[in-house]
Amino acid sequence: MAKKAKARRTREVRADRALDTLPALATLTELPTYAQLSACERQRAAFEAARERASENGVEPDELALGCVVRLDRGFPAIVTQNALFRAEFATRLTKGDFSRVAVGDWVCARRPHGHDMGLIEEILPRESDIARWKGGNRGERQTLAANVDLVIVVQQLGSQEVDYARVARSAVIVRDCGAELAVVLSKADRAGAEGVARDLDALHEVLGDEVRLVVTLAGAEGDADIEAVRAVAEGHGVGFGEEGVRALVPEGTVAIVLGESGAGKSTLLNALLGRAVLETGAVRASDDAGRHTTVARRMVALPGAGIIVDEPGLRSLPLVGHERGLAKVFPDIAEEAVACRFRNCTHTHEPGCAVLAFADERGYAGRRLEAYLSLAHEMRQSKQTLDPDVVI
Ligand SMILES: Nc1nc2c(ncn2[C@@H]2O[C@H](COP(=O)(O)OP(=O)(O)OP(=O)(O)O)[C@@H](O)[C@H]2O)c(=O)[nH]1
Ligand SMILES: [Mg+2]
Repeated sequence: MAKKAKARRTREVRADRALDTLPALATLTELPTYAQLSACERQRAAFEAARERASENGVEPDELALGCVVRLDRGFPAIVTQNALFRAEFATRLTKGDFSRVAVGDWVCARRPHGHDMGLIEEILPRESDIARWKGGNRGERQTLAANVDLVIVVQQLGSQEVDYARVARSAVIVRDCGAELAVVLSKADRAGAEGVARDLDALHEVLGDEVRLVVTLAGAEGDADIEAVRAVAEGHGVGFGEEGVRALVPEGTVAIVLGESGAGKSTLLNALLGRAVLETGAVRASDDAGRHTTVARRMVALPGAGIIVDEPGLRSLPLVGHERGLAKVFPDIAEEAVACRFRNCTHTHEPGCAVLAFADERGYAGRRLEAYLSLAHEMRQSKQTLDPDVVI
């Protein structure tokens, strides 16, 4: 018993030390206020129920408040409520079991015992959306990147080579599988130049269709001739451009998250939207363009005159495990044909009676869209997850 108590004490001391190194919340001016966030009816009702349960267990009702997780620093949540902003830990019963991990954007029933700086998360309230990815392949676990966001902005950097449309398509499938809205920001357009941007927009329209919301951005000086050429290409393609284009994706009252590889320029973009360098940014490796995982915290950033965006650390991998519904949403035309193939396990490569190949043939449609679909479908088959019996890919 004494051993257990000692271990608990050591854990507490470690937690205190870790907390001491976190930024002081009062200095974080970019954090959203409670008024800028809004829980839905279902979450409000769940909070009232949670408050009742807690008071039945002897908690003073005025210690409890509806709160939103606005930051996670090394796993420590920061919570904003109507009257306060504070760091919190989990009530012990929340640290076990499936639902132990809280995400930025989560609405919670928070408790701040009188006379304490630190709060407690009593309950995580039901999520309206859950942006998650698999970690470590098909034996890994699902990691929620953010909860209750309205839109996912996939950030993909451009360069002298053709845009990595396969990665954008992969991200799109995961986002649509989570039930979230999707937009794609093509960053670093200065590196591709006007011609490169035109090439990449054509490729992405081919792969994702014309309805996908695209915005081309670059972090460059105003008045530069090249910027105007890039803007003209974006306008000519009917897509958004620059900070205004991104702001238009996230109107006041909405919450978005940026998702992309390390070094894609997510934090740089958010700094530009904020009009000051609030977030750390880092150089990419010259050899392969990869970033160095500069961003380590997950945090909400309230944009002046617009909504809220969650900045995230870059993601190394986005394994596809059981995202068939997302695939069907991104490629509805192909998925619809797949149902008509003679063989239910058709791979759409060589089988007789393949409706997908027949359709592609008829449309003269052997290009990037079909190729992206086939490679993602192949990977999902390989990941050997139980397929939803209603979906044929
Ligand atoms: N040429 C060019 N470089 C850019 C642009 N945007 C960002 N960069 C550079 O790209 C590098 C990475 O930018 P970050 O904003 O730190 O990237 P990030 O996506 O936040 O990376 P992580 O935090 O590691 O996930 C920095 O050196 C930026 O200066 C751009 O539009 N053009
Ligand atoms: Mg960053």
